[in-house]
Amino acid sequence: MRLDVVTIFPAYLEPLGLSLIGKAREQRLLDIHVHDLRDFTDDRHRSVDDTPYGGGAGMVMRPEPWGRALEAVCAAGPVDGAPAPLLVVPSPAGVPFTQKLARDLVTRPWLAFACGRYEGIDERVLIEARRQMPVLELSLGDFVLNGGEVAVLAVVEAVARLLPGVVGNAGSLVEESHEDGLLEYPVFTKPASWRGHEVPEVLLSGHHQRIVRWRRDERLRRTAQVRPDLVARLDPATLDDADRAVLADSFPPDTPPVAD
Ligand code: JBZ
Repeated sequence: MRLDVVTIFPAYLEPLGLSLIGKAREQRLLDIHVHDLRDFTDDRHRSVDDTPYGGGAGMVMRPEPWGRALEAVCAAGPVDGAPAPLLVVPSPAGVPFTQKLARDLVTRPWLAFACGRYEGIDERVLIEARRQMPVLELSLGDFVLNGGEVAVLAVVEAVARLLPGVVGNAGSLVEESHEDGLLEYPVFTKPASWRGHEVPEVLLSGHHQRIVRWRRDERLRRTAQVRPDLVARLDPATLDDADRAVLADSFPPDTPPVAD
């Protein structure tokens, strides 16, 4: 899988050389190219921004460097039969990024990422890009970032770990929060007693069936307590009578986690 990232802060993407992503690159499972948008400017000051037409706060990314940068990225193709990349544009106005979207993106041989800064990128860049390639604007969530780089790190990590061979234990892929719509069960390791806190007895019992049931109860309880939105989206056909009993007993707390 090939990934191209265009940014004014290439150093922001340096973590992509670390840990499992770094190893996947060494093994050639991932081919990542980071491009400095300023290399596509044509003025002495390498300027990438200007004031917004119509007025308003802040600055807007100029279209010319973006046009040239995206042309240069596309010129690297085709990649594994794809004539152009899917262009991912992190934006607070994008569709929410989900595990389902990560599973779609990992099927693409070539992704490009356009990192906005300031108030965003001149809209004509996206209009023009859509004539050349599919474009997906996506958002990590309802909070404010200063630019797209952190969102790219998150998306690349979520997608790359789904590539065969990137995560050693294939079980860790399916056995994850959000893969089946429930949060994970709590985990413990040695020592069995620590600062007066005991590991739940059932986990030391060696009774496999009881452990499986306890873990499922914990997943249901936690999900109902902190993510009632996820419970509402569960497929009722995946719930047994014990599941329904736990859910009925796990109303969300009436005290918000953060006082307002
Ligand atoms: C994102 C100007 O660039 C930005 C600014 C905020 C922002 C993104 C890009 S992506 N927020 C999010 O995923 O929430």
